[in-house]
Amino acid sequence: TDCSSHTNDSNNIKKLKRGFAYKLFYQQGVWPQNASLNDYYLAVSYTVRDRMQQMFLNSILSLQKKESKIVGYLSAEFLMGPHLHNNLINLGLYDQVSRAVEECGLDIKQIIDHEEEPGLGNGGLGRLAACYLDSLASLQIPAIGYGIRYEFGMFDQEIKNGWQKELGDRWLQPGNPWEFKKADLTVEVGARGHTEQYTDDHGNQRVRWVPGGMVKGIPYDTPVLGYRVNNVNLLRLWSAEAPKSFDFDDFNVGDYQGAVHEKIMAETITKVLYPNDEHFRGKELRLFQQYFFVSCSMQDMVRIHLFMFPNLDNFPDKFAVQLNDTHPAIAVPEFMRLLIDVHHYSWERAWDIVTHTFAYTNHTLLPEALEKWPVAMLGRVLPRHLEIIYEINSRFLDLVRIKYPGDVDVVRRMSIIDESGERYVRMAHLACIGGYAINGVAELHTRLLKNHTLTDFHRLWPDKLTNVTNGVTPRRWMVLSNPRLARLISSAIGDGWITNLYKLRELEPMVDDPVFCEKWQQVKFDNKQDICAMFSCAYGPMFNPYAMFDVQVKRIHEYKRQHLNLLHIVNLYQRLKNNPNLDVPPRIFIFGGKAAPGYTMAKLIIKLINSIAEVVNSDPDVNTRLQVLFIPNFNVQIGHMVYPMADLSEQISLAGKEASGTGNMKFSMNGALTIGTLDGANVEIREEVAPENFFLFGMDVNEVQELGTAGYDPQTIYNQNEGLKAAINLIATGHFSHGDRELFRPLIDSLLYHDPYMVLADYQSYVDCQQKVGEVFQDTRRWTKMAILNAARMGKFSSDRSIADYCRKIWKIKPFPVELKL
Ligand code: 26R
Repeated sequence: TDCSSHTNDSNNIKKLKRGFAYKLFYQQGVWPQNASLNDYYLAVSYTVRDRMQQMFLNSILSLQKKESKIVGYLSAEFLMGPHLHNNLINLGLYDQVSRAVEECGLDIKQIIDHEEEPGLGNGGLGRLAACYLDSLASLQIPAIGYGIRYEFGMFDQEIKNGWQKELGDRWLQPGNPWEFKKADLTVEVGARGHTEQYTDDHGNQRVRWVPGGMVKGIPYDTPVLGYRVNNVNLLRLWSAEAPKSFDFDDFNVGDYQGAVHEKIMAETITKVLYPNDEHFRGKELRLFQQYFFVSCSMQDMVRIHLFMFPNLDNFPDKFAVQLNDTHPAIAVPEFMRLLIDVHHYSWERAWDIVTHTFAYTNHTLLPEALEKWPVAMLGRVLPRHLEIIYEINSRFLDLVRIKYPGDVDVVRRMSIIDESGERYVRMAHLACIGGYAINGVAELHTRLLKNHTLTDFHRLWPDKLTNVTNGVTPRRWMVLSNPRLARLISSAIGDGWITNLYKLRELEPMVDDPVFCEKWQQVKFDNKQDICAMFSCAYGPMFNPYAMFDVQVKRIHEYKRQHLNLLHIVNLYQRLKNNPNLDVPPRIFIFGGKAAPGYTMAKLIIKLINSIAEVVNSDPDVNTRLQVLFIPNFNVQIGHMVYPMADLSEQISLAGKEASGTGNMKFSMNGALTIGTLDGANVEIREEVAPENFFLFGMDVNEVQELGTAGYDPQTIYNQNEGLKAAINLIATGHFSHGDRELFRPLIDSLLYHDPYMVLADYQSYVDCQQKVGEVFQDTRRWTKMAILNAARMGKFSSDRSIADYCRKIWKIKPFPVELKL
C-alpha cells in the first residue's frame, strides 16, 4: 500500500503541474518561461480552487435542504488573512502542491507570500469573524458569512521618520482568484426618499417607502473550507454598483455629468473600510454601508428561504442570524420592513419572526465605541426604518412601564432614543430588544454587561444575556503559522489536537522529559531566528535570538496601554545605564499595530516607540541587552511570524476595558508566557494555565472602580515614585526627541493630569512583575515547563469550543455533514 500511495502521490503531482501549465496558458495568457510570480500565484491558486469546487457545489446544495439550519453571520468586517496557505492545509494538499511547485523550479513559500491578504477588518472583531468561519465549516455547521467587499481594506502602514503613514490597500489589484461574482443574485437597495400610505388591491391600508435613489448589491462568493471535511461554507460579500451603467435619460437631456456622478456615488458605498477602532463617528456614508450590506443579506436569506418554503412563517427555524456587534443592527427594522411592507405580515406576526431570528454579540464596553446615530440623519437616509424604530420603541416602552409602574427614569434609560441632548438612536438597545439572545465575549466582560452597560435589559430579561468566551482557530494560528511546533506536538501526541484542542493536555507529562523540553526550546529558537533573519535586511544583524522576545502586537490605543510598556522600557534603560552589571536577561521589546488615522495620541505613541528604539538601539552601553523594534504594518500575515517567536505576551490593558482579547490566546498556544492584568479573557487564561504559570499584575476591576470613585490623582503617584518620575522626565526633557521638549508633551500631560487608563497607578506593580519575569526567564528549564503547560492548557480557547457554545446556547443548531457525491 505504501508503494501505491506513492504512485498516487506522483500522479497527483503530475496532474497539479499540468493544472498550473493549463492555468498559465489559458487563464493568465503566458508561457511558463515568461510567467511572473503573480502569474504563478494565480495559476497555483486557480488549480487549488478547482480542487475545492466539487465540495463547494455539494455544500451549496445542502444549504438548500429543508432539514438543515443555517447560521447567517452578519459582520461589517472579515479579516480573513491569506487564503492559499490555509486552503492547502485544510485540503491536505500542502505537501503535494509544494512538491509540484518545486518541480516547476519555484518555492511554495514565495508563492504563498505573494498573496495580498484581504484585510477587510480593523482588528479583534474582524479576525474573530474569520476564525469563526473556519470553525463553523470544520464543525460542519452550515453557515454564510455576510459582509462588505471593500475595495480598499485596512490601510497599509508605513513608518516614515518614526511616524505612521497610511497607504491605500489595493488588495484587488493583482486579481482575486478566490471569489466568484454572482451577477444573477444581484439585489436592489433603496436610500432616502419618503414614506407614504396607500390602499392595496384588497382595500388594506399599507405603508410604503418611496426611496429617492437605488443601488445594486452584487454578491461575491468566497468558499470557506473546513479542516479535512467535505463541508464548505460561504463568505458572501456585497459590492455596490449603480443600477444602470449609463443613464440614457440624463444623457439625452444633456446631464452627462449628473449620470456619471450618480454612478460614482453608488460605487463609493463599498469603496473603503472605516479604520476607526473603538471610536464611533456618526458618518452618513458609514450608516449607509451598514444598511446596504444588511439589506442585501436579509433579502438574500429571504430568497433562499422562499426557494424552499411557501412563506416566511418558519424563517427562524431555517436561519439563525448573528449580529457581530451593532454594526448590522439595522437588520432588525429592515427585516420588519421586508415582512410588513413587502410580504404583508401584520406587525405582531412580523415581530414574532424577527425576535426569534436575531442574536447580538457585544464586543466593547468603551462608551465612545457604542454606536448612536443622530435621529435626523437616520431619518434622512432611512425614513421608513426610523418610523419602524419609533414603533418598536413605543411598544417596548409600554412593556417597560407595565413592568416598572411609575419609574420614569428606567424608561429614559432603556429607550432606543437617547433624548439627553441631540436625539440619537442607540443601536445596542435596538439589538437587545430585537433579538432573542445577547452575549458578551469573555466571562468578565459578560459580567460587566450584566451589572453595568446592559443592566436594565438584564433585569427585564434575566435569561437573555449569556457568555460565549472568544476563541481562535488552531488551524491558522498553530498548524499554518507554526509548522515546527505543530510537528513536534504531533510527533508526541498524534494530530488529534488539531480538531480537538483539549487533547493538548496530553503534553503535560512531557514537561518532565528533558529531550522533549529541549526540542521545544529549539522550535522557539528557530522561530526567533527566522524573524531575526527577516529584519537583518532592514537593521543589520543586530537581533540576538538568545534574548527574550517581549511582544505587544495589537491596535494602538490608550486603553491597551502601550505606553505602560514604554515606561518600563525607559526605566530599564536608565537602570542599565546606571549599573552595567545589572542582572537582567537581554530583551528585545517588539511592538506592532496600527493607529486610527485620526487618533492623534495613538500616533504619538507610535512615534515614541520609534524614538525610544532609535536611542536605545544605537547606544552601545545597553544595546546588547536591550533593544526595541516596531514592526510596521502588523496584519494577519505578519501575525503568522510574530506569535510563534514570542517568549512573553503583553496583555496589559486597564482591567475592565478589553472585552476579551484574542491575541492573548494566539500567544499562549504558541508557547509564550503572559504578563497581564485581570482583564477580558486573561482572567480565564490564567484560570486554565494555573496562577503560577501566569505573570499577573495591576488592579482588578473592583480596585479600578474604587480608585475612580475615591478620586484618582496621577500626580501624587508621580511625585512619590522615583523610578517613574525619572522615566517620565527623561521623555519630557527630550532625551528621545533630540532635545525637543514639546514633541511628547501631549502624552506626558495626559499621563500627569488625566491618565484616563490609570497607567501610573499600575506602573510599580508592572515593573515589579517584569522583574520576576526576567528572573524566571534566566531559569530556562523552569520557563520551558511553564511555556509547555501554557500551550497544553489552551483547549478552551479554540474557536471550535466557542462555536460549539454558540450552537448549543444560542443557535440551537447541530452539525450537518455533507456527503461527497462524485
Ligand atoms: C467605529 C466604531 C463603531 C467601532 C467600534 C468598535 C468600530 C470597530 C470596533 C471594534 C470593536 C467592536 C472590536 O474589535 N472589539 C474587540 O472585539 C474582539 C473580539 O470580540 C475582542 O477580543 C476585543 O477585546 C475587542 O476590543
